[in-house]
Formats: sequence, C-alpha cells, structure tokens
Amino acid sequence: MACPCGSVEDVERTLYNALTPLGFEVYPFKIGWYNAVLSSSLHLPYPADTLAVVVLSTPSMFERAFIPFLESRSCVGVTDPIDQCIRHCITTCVSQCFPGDEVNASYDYEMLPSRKPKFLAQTAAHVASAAYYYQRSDITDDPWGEKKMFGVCIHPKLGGWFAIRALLVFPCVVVGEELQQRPPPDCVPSQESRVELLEKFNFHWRDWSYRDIVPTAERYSQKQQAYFSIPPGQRSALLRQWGLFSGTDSGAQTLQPRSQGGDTVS
Ligand code: B12
Repeated sequence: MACPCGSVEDVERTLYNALTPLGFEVYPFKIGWYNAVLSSSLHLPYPADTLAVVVLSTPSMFERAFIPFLESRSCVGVTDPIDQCIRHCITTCVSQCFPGDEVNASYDYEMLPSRKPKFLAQTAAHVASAAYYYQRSDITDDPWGEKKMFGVCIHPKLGGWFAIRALLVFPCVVVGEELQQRPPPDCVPSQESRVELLEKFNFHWRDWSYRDIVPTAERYSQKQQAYFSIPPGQRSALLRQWGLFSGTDSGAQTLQPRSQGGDTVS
C-alpha cells in the first residue's frame, strides 16, 4: 500500500507551505546520513532509508508565530513560552497536513531518560545541508589545549541568527534516489575565521557576535533580542509588561539584564 504521507517531495512541499509562513525552514534527510556519523548509542532507531526533516526557526518566527501565539492566549502554565509555541506550530501542522499518519516529532530541548538529547540538532542540520556544523575537529592545530570547546552551526544566509527546533520522522516514507546528500555550504572556510567563530560561540555567546560571522539577510529584532537577553525565569514578566501574557509562572518577577548562567535556547 502506498504511504499515506505521499512521496518525499510531497512531504517537503506540504511542510514548506505550512511552516514557511510562520518563520520556519525545513530540510529533509535520510536517517542513515545522521546515523553514519554517530556511535550506535546515539542512533535514531529507524531504518537507514527512512525520511526525516529538521526544522529551523528563522528570525521572523518571533513576529510571525510567537507574538500571535501569545496574543491568542494559548500560552499556559510554567513551561517555556517559546517551546510551547514551537510545539503548538509543529503539532498543528502535523495533525492538519498528515491526519492519522505516523509522524514522530522530537524537540531540541527534550532529553532521553539517559540524559542524552533526543536528537543532536547540529548533526541533523549538517547532514541535511541546512547549516555547516563547525567543530573543533574542523581546525588544525587549535590553540585551546585541554579546554572543552562546543561546536556551532552557521547558516549560509542567516549566519547564527536561527535555532534548530525539531526533528520530524516519517517512518512510512522510504527515501530512494530522489534525495541525494549534499555537503552544507562552508561559509566559514578559513582556519582563522573558524577559530574566531568557536571562540565567540564559547566565550562571548551572550554578545551575539558569533551570529554575525558571515553577512546575514535577517537578524533578530530589537524586541526579540530583548526577550532572549534576560534569564528564562524573568521572561514572563517581560511578556506581561508588553501586555502579551496573563498566566502564572514560577519565575522571579523583577526584570534584570542577564548576567550569568542559564541557557537562553535561542
Ligand atoms: C546540552 C546543550 C547545551 C549545554 C552543553 C553544550 C554542548 N554542545 O554539549 C550548554 C548548557 C553548555 C549549552 C549552551 C549553549 N547552547 Co546549547 N544545546 C544543548 C543541546 C540541548 C544538546 C547538545 C548536546 O548535548 N550534544 C551532545 C554532544 C556530545 O554532541 P556533539 O558535541 O555535537 O558531538 C557529536 C558530534 O561531534 C557527532 N559527530 C562526530 N563526527 C561527526 C562528523 C560530522 C560531519 C557531524 C555532522 C557530526 C559528527 O558525534 C558526537 C557525539 O558522539 C542542543 C540541542 C540539541 N538537542 O542538540 C543545544 C544547542 C547546541 N545549543 C545552542 C545554543 C545556541 C547554545 C547557547 C548559545 C545558549 C543559547 N541557547 O542561546 C550556549 C552556547 C554554548 C556556550 N558557550 O556555553 C544551539 C546551537 C545552535 C547552532 N547554531 O549551532 C542548540 C543546537 C539549540 C538550538 N535550539 O538551536 N547548550
């Protein structure tokens, strides 16, 4: 029986039409491409030719999806409002576009009982050719000694002004020759610029400068930067000040600029 989700092209077009207007980008790939670069304990448990799609949020997601989501008063409870919004957009899209079909969604912030992430977002973005994942291993003779250095994905048009939000797996869609793996655009090609990128991402990520390592078409708006610059526990208070949130939350209510700690997930 033919897969009810349709072909790879059908799935990609459907997701593109539903999610692009909300400020997302979608990139299809084969599970096998992802599993090929990871040890077996990190593999996604599907056959190699299964279709997966990685979903990125672009700067306009904040104005196109997040603000309307808050205005619709759909945001409830204590979980992160951005995470709630992304989940709402993805589940609405899946239930409307693929009703009754098996589509397995995972989100960047979800962890397995083993405390490992449900999927490695940067590896997925790289193998899907969405954004090059620059890692320490991409630099010869690096100057960092024993220091742990995290890698970072850079998008050819958005630089670092994006986030990798979700993975959709379509277990019934078998990918054939129609989808060929391409290397992601290497937009930070020189060794010097890669060193600069990893240093900015690891030591100065709060000043946003790693995001501008390449010229970009779009950046986060002032409002979006203001939102992500304060600790997660204080964001509801800012939304309330903007008249966009009336629910309860568990965070502190005094607005203070971010000084230390906390992951902004932006
Ligand atoms: C845990 C986590 C953190 C932790 C630890 C970071 C880390 N990288 O381990 C902490 C809290 C420190 C952190 C901080 C930040 N984070 Co963070 N974090 C994550 C999270 C949830 C999981 C990362 C993880 O544990 N990876 C596991 C490690 C082992 O994976 P790895 O280092 O990539 O190693 C694998 C690859 O090397 C792969 N591999 C091997 N060979 C090859 C070859 C190829 C070609 C490829 C592709 C892969 C590959 O195998 C290894 C595993 O065996 C991801 C979201 C996600 N679900 O992935 C976001 C994520 C990485 N964080 C992100 C960001 C932006 C940040 C912050 C700037 C804060 C923020 N959110 O604004 C800071 C910056 C880092 C810093 N300077 O401290 C973004 C990065 C976006 C990007 N452009 O790359 C992500 C993807 C979240 C998102 N929604 O977009 N983060």
